[in-house]
Amino acid sequence: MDKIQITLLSIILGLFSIIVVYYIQNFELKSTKKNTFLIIGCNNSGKTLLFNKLTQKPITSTVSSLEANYGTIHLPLSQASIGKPFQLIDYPGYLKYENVFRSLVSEINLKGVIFVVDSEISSFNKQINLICVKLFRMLTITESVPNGVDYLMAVNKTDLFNSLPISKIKSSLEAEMNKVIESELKNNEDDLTFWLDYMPFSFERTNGNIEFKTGSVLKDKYSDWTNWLDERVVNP
Ligand SMILES: Nc1nc2c(ncn2[C@@H]2O[C@H](COP(=O)(O)OP(=O)(O)OP(=O)(O)O)[C@@H](O)[C@H]2O)c(=O)[nH]1
Ligand SMILES: [Mg+2]
Repeated sequence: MDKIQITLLSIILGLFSIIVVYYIQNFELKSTKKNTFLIIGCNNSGKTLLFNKLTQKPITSTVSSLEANYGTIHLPLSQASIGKPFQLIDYPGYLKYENVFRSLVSEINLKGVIFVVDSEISSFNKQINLICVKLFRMLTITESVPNGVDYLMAVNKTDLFNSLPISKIKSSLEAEMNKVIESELKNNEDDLTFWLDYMPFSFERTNGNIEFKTGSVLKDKYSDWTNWLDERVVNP
């Protein structure tokens, strides 16, 4: 073999090993990403209680979560014994979530988001801006996926006498989303201009499907939410 042949052979072998390493890495990444449903929302909305009930963890009096809880559910829940395993993550409400969140979402195969909202009037009025900021940041990530990701807006604590009706919650959130989008577009340096296509904001405009359903985790009345989970698996 002359020098040219040796050089050519080394280049071909080099390229071949790069391709092999690339495929192995990609295969590993794909195969280790777990199919996941994420529970998010503001402080004290009922996320951990819902997580504990869905994963059949013992129900103790909950304290404000300091870190995410990871568990497994078998879907469809209506036939859990023959269901497939899905990861369920309960993400704490108060954490500085942005960067952590983006990297968390990149490590999982996100099948849907359950956004728990406290419908008690004073909590809702206090949290409305934060709910929309969280929603904006989360949608900025998930709307970039083809067809988006589906959301369940789980309107919780409807057992309380001063719980707001779902129509009021939805319309108030839509109005607040418009304000949040405008202010985020002004203040943020990232390219968020795609949000202009969503204005005026309505929950029907997103690529992912966003559904509002009421429930009460405390009173075990959240079958609309478990049906929503089952539908994601039966008609993905
Ligand atoms: N009345 C009523 N209270 C509820 C309901 N669901 C949850 N709670 C109560 O709300 C409080 C907060 O519940 P958690 O599940 O800890 O709330 P969280 O969303 O995990 O809160 P963070 O971890 O701080 O983000 C607890 O005292 C629950 O018992 C409900 O449907 N009705
Ligand atoms: Mg919690």
